[in-house]
Amino acid sequence: MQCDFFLGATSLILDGDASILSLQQVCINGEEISGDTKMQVEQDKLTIHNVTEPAEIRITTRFNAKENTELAGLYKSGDNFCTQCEAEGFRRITYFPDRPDVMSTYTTTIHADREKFPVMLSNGNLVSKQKVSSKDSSMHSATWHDPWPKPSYLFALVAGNLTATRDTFCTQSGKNVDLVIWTDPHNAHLTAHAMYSLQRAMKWDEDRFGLEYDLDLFNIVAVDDFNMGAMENKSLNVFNSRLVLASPDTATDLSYEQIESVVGHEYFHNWTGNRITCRDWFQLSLKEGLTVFRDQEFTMDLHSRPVARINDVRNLRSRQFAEDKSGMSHPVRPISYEKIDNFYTATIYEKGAEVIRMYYTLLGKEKFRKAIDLYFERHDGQACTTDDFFAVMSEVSSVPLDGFERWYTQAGTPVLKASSEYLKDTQQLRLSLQQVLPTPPEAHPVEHMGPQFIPVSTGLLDDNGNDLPLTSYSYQEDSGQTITTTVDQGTTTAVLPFKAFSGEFLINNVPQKPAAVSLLRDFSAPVVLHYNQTAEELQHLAKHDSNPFNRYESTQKLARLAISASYYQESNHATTFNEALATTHGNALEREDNSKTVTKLDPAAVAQMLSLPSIEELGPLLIQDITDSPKDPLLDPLLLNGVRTQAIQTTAEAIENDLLQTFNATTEALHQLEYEPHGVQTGLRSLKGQIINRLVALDEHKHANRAHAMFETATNMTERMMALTALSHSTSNYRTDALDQFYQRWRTEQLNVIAWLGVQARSEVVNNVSKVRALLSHESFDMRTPNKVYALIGGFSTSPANFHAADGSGYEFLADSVLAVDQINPQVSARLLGPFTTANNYQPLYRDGMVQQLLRLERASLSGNASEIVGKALR
Ligand code: HT7
Ligand code: ZN
Repeated sequence: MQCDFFLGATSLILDGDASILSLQQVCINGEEISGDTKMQVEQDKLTIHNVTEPAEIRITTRFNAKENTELAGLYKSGDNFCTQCEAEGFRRITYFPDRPDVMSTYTTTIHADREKFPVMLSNGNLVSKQKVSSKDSSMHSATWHDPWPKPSYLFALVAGNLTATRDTFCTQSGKNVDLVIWTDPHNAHLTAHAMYSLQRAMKWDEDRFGLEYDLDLFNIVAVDDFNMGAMENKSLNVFNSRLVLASPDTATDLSYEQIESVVGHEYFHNWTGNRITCRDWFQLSLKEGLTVFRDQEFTMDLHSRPVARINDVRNLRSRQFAEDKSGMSHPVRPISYEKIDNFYTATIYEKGAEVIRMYYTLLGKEKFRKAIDLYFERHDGQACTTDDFFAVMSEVSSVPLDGFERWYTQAGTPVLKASSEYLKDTQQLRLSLQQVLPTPPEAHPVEHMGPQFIPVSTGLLDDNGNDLPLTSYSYQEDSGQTITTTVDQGTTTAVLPFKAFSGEFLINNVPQKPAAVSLLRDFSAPVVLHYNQTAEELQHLAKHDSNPFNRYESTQKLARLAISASYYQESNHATTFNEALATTHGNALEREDNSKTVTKLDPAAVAQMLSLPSIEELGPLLIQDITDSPKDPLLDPLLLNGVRTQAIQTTAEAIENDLLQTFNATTEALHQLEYEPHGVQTGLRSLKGQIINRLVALDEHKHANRAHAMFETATNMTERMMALTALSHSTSNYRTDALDQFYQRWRTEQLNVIAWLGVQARSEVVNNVSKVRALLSHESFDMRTPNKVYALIGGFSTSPANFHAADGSGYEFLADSVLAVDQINPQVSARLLGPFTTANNYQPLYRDGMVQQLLRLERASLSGNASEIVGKALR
């Protein structure tokens, strides 16, 4: 490997991980050096003394890739070699300044056995490939050169017996790019969707951002053993095979969607991450937040914008809002970390993307594009900071962005309190706003907390459900001066720029008292909104709001209020909100008379409206945010789970006939269609899945047979898994029969086996922990394969009834598993520990159970990755 970089000091300090590397030789300008006066090797670095610039340094290291079970650096997946260098894997291959602001060009030569490793890949272009000249040698070599300077974390190398699926893409300037997806030979037939996704991503980036691919070759390699989803190495993306391989029998609609989105995400990194990279790892969200925003927009442009937005917000609320209430709470730009691998978090990714979306909302589509163009003009080829990005946005924005930068530095989810009053005399609506910020976490202190810039997207509805036209709004500044802003004619949504701790907006020329106020349309800021609304107002919004996100949000709010009232035993409220919720669900299921469509609304949107907020979403809301003063700041997860299940049952009972009718209608409609993982049929399946779950939850004796029939007649993995999921929570014999059938039929398909492990792990059946423990020794399980560990152990922790079992058996299982996994792969064990980081939110019975296991883990000699999470969970 040849790396060009400049030396600034006479002592050159290179990062390296002595737990895996054995240093063989160091040569400077062709001469070997040795001895303490010349160099020193320590656990995490190599120091070479008295180096004069310029110098050629040649370092030879040895390590055993086969035993590299951490899957960082160069490792073996099956019979193939591959690398994972982000964030600090390169230092497990050789000694190097392994930091993102050191950008170098790389030439890589790989030598390997011809038969075992016919394919040898690295970044850039293939310069040469040859057999080793001696007659009896079975070796060959390949040399690759990447002309683009890059940080070491984007380096990649792959060698193995892989089969290529090839296609091409012609760029906007007429250049032909070769596209290749490499897989194990028996999986080559499963790559069509990933290839098509790549071509669509390349075209979309040109159309939407004017960004063209900058090399002649783009490779994707699918590997079975991978710690995360995928990796954007320059021109040689490496993917977890579950995010590449798909057929109707191995992938669900959701997997198809994820493949498209992750293929897009990694491709989009070529500009946002690779061409402009991060100065240091504190800036991680610079590339990740922006690239998630880009992949979200890609999905929205290709499919339904509101459905995608709702999915993204659900994901944000259940993962990132929960993280904000945990020992892992940190700002989008963290100020400290022990192991950077632990900071690939929902805050960096999903909240980071929300921050970019707020710029987008404030600047508007055209100016945002102008700002992105300026970002590339100014910073292409550089290692940058989030401040650089903010500067570019501020320069182009016509709205001053003061206070916006605090989204990067202040941790936690702001609570936005709103109240409104109609002023008949002046025909104005007064909207009073207040923002309450959480106390900064100990690890990320902020000296002077200031208000964050919250864009509040607002609309007003009349009695018939129509939007009232908006003309202008006024705001009184701290100075006492009132500023009036005129909105474009015909506008029915205004983005109110709220930058203070408290303030009042007056919406002018409102001729009548609005029937309902629609706040935070499209979820215009990642906040928790407190706004008192009656069940009638929420029902009105759920039925008529022109903003589909807020139609959904109103049903969710009804559900949250119903669940919260039951949780706090406020039976009158519970009845009111449960009834309103059931009516809203019934309305959502309405179909047009004499129409062939299953529902009036998009069935995908109906499925979302029918779904209740997850436990992860409800937990943080209940203990702090759902009402101004929570009755108990500590959560009882079993009670919450029980109350949520009850809400599912009560509402299902009230509309059982509608559910059955729609279930039959979706079955009939789907029967006419050949499976495709897109279009209206995905919505129909998602609605059918939602309904079968509700029905089995309502009464398994009555409906488990329906789920079993759905399982047996399914012609695709989506419906099969939906039916299996519904059955997995029941105790009927149908459950065991379906699980056995599934395994017998699909045991040779690794992705199906992983899904089979996951569905059993997530089951809510009482005392499921013993079944999951038994699965650890099942022939299909392997503790060294992250996908299987995440499915079985990670899946188990998402079952509230079993993870939080009152006897502590769920917590004990997680701790036992962490201890075992940590010996093999610390990045994975650290991720498994996530559910313990919210220990302090729970009532003593649960908190003490978790703490007991955390203390047990603390006493064991854990990896640095796992220790950091245990420490934060115990704080
Ligand atoms: N940028 C990639 C991050 C990643 C990663 C980080 C730590 C350890 C293993 C990893 N594999 C991939 C993925 C992405 O966001 O695109
Ligand atoms: Zn990324």
